Amino acid sequence: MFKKVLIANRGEIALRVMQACRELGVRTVAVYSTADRDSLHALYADEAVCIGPPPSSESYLKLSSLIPAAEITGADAVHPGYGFLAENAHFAEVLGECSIGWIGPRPETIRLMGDKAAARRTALKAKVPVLPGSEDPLPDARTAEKLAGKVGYPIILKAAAGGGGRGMRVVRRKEELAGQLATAREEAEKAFGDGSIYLEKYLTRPRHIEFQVFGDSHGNVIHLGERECSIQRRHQKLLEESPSPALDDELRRRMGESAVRLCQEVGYQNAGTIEFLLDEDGKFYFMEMNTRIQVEHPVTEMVSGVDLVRLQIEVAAGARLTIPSGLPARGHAIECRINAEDPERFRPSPGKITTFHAPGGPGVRIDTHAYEDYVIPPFYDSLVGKLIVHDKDRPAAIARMARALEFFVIDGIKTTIPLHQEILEDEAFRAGDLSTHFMERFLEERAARRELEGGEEPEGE
Ligand code: MV4
Repeated sequence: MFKKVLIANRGEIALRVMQACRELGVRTVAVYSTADRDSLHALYADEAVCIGPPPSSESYLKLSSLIPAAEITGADAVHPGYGFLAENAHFAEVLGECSIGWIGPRPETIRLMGDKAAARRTALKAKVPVLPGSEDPLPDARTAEKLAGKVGYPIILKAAAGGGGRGMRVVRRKEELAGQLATAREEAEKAFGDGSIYLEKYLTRPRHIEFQVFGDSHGNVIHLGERECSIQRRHQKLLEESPSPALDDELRRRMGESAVRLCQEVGYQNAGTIEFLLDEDGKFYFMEMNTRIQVEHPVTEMVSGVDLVRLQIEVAAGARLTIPSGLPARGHAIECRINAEDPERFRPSPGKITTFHAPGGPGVRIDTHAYEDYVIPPFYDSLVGKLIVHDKDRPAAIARMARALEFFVIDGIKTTIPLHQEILEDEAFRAGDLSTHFMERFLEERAARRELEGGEEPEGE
């Protein structure tokens, strides 16, 4: 086992990783920017190193500060958390050259899956279903038009270097394709320094269902069931649950086997997520692979009973997986992301938390770095914490979440707690009738209802 792990992250995930290290008897090194001096992750770690000023580019993303921090403190491994450098193959590679362990997949796997067109080709090779589309990046508009004609409109253009919804364009008619391709290329070139674009048949109302996978360094690969992540806005997930109300045992088995097959194809090691789109008639398609621990990992932990972060550290240190693949979920778990945001306008609401009372009781978990008098800095993402509940089935978990949200008091800043309370009351949500367009419909209906009730529609800009 590692003796000392440097956690290259901040906020709730830094604390989450630190707690797993403690249970394993591993010492911890925190890194922090000057904006995070009073953060719990810096205070709770055995050692803490200041790595620079507030902007991420000068602190949490800065290899030339992080690597010396690991060297000087004698850390023998780095856990990257999620975001920041978690999917940076170069960082993993440089650490390897310095003989510092990496708690994540091999750099070549990170690089392969980071190229979304290459990931698609790998899925094809592993006989994992993908949507009809291009095997290679599109060389020109004529090729794109020919291919789009074959797969049928609507189609979607995606940046090979993108992912998570960045640099995507839906095209509904042939006449729009050349123009959209040019714009997509320009945007991708600007955002990622790589203008490679591929295309796929576009599904109009899919669900986003992702499988938690794990591989060890001995060739074993397992899956730990799925998460339903359809409730999102502008590619930011709001609420996740496991299991998905859309899967039966048979579909779960087939999707799980596909996820495992793809991992075996690349000799996957450590924690990962295979994202699928599921269409209305129960057909599923590989979308992307994320080569990191995800924000929403706790819902899987609750229904599987597995500490995924501990398992990441153990597997990185050479342990063998002993958990069987595809065990049935125990009960139902839901996570609500509590963001420091105005729930009406979705704008960040940083500042000082003046009151903080967290709910408790059986089946209630909170992963947070927040506390009373904590000041949320404006420099990073707005996640203040995650409220996770577990109960015997979906209706019971919904009731438990509604209660927990009611007893969660955060004053001084605006949070998404009221938004979650409204989602939990929504009929389609309660029926498990979800798609990636759920929030669009929900927000439209909310606005219409308010207009009818004659209440003041909150003013926009
Ligand atoms: C799609 C799609 C429909 N058809 N691809 C969005 C995030 C990125 N990972 C890919 N995304 C999508 N790809 C095809 N062929 C719809 C989406 C999509 C979406 C996916 C998951 C969750 C929310 C979404 C919201 C809008 C679009």
